[in-house]
Formats: sequence, C-alpha cells, structure tokens
Amino acid sequence: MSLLEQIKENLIKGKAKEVKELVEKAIAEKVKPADILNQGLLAGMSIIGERFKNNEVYVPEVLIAARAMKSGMEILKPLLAAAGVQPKGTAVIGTVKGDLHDIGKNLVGMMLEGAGFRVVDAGINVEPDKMVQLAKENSANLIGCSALLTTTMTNMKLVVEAVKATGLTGKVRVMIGGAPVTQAFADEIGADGYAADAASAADLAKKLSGVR
Ligand code: B1M
Repeated sequence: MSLLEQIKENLIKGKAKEVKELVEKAIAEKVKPADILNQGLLAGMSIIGERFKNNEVYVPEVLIAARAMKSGMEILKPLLAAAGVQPKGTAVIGTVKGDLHDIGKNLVGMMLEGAGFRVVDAGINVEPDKMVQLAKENSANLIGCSALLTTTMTNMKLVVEAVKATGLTGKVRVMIGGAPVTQAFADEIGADGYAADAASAADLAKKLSGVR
C-alpha cells in the first residue's frame, strides 16, 4: 500500500498518532504537500463523510477521524501555505442567535475542513451582523448557519437579510441546516442552500463555491 493510501486508511480508522507519523514520513520522502492533503487526508475524510451520510458510521467515528485529520493537518498546514496551496473557500459557521446547540455545527465545521475549506467558527448564539462581519473580515464566500430549535431557526432569515443589506448577495452564499430545518424553509427565507447532515453540508459547500 502506498504512503498516501496508508494515510487515508489510518485516518478512516481514526488513528491520529499513525496519521501524524505517516504525514511526517511522506514529507521526509518529498511527497508534495498538496498530494498528501488531497490523496491522503481529504480522501480519507471524504470516505468517512459518505459512510456517515449512509448511516454506516456515526458521530463518534466522525469525531475520531476528524481528530486524526487534525493531527496530520497541524504538520501539513505551514507547508501548504508555503507551497501556495489555497483552501477551496472560506466558511464562517455559527449557531444562530438564541441557540446554544453546537454539536451538529461542530461536525459541519469538521466536514468542511475535511473537504478542504478554511473554517471560521463564530460559535453559538451568534448575532446575524456578527456572521456577516466575520465573513467580510475573512473574505469568506460562505456563511453556514445551524439551528436546533423551531424557535431559533427563524433567526436564519435575519442572516440572509443581513447579507443582502451589506450588498454581499451572490458573493457570500448562505447555507443552513439543523434538525428542524428543511429545504422548503431554506427556499422560504431565500437561503442559497440546505443540507441535512454534515457530509452533505461539505458537498453543498463545494457546489456553492463552484469547486469539486
Ligand atoms: Co436541546 N433540544 N435544548 N439541548 N437538545 C433538542 C434540539 C430537542 C429536539 C430535544 C427535545 O425536546 N426532544 C428540543 C428542540 C425542540 C424544538 O425546538 N423542536 C431541545 C430543547 C427544547 C432545548 C431547550 C429549550 C431545553 C430547555 O432548556 N428547556 C434548551 C435550549 C437552549 C438554547 O439553545 N437556547 C436545550 C439545551 C440543550 C443542551 C444545552 C442541554 C444540549 C446542547 C449541548 C450542545 O450542543 N453543546 C442539548 C442537546 C444535546 C439536545 C439534543 C438531545 C441533541 C442535539 C444534538 O447535538 N444532536 C436534541 C434532541 C435530539 O436531537 N435527540 C435537543 C446531534 C447532532 C450531531 O445533530 O445538531 O441535528 P444535529 O446536527 C446534524 C444535522 O442537523 C446537520 O448536521 C449535523 C450532523 O449530521 N446540521 C447541519 C446541523 N447544523 C447544520 C448546518 C448546516 C448543515 C447541516 O449548514 C450550515
């Protein structure tokens, strides 16, 4: 099995220590950082995403795989920056105003990172203007809103409106998700997209960013 295959397989199994060592080995063997990222770490995370979507693995496995990815990314990040490898896009993610649930939002963040996006986590109970301000400051092309309560999902509309009010419509796309949220609701409030789970959120982010 090639080194990159080994990185991918160990990431899928959530073996953080092994992933770190294999990434170090690949760097020492002069494998290109972009190949380590794309054919090793991101390839593994994409398989985890698919399995999560198909209910073949669950939240704990995703968290463990994401931890393994992070251990490899810590070593790779400076090399990627030095090699001029750009992220697929930048997403500001947050749980909307009034809502303190963050487990799903964090999973979405991990999947987005696993798909090659830079993620700026705005946290929980986030004011709509703060989401937009962070998007501006970080030149983000995506805002991802999460809500778990029927009483707070309506605040997603405020984010869509704040994006419009700042003239960022079309430049910054708003994607939404969370247990009570539906595609019909996304259409109703004028969001650019809805995803039912974290893996689908990564697919949607790529679609909205026009990348593969
Ligand atoms: Co809360 N809670 N909670 N809670 N809580 C729910 C959501 C609830 C359904 C429980 C119930 O009554 N059966 C209910 C909501 C009812 C409703 O509105 N329909 C509820 C309630 C009522 C409340 C309080 C009001 C309770 C109270 O105080 N009376 C209160 C509200 C506090 C507040 O937010 N202001 C409250 C508090 C809490 C805790 C703090 C105790 C805790 C949160 C801890 C935390 O997040 N750090 C908590 C929890 C844990 C839950 C349940 C049990 C689990 C939620 C969760 O993390 N699921 C939940 C009941 C349940 O779902 N069984 C419940 C796992 C997570 C991976 O799934 O977040 O859906 P989820 O994310 C998925 C998808 O939805 C999607 O991807 C994720 C992964 O696939 N997704 C996105 C999420 N965000 C996305 C964004 C995207 C795309 C996809 O694009 C950007």
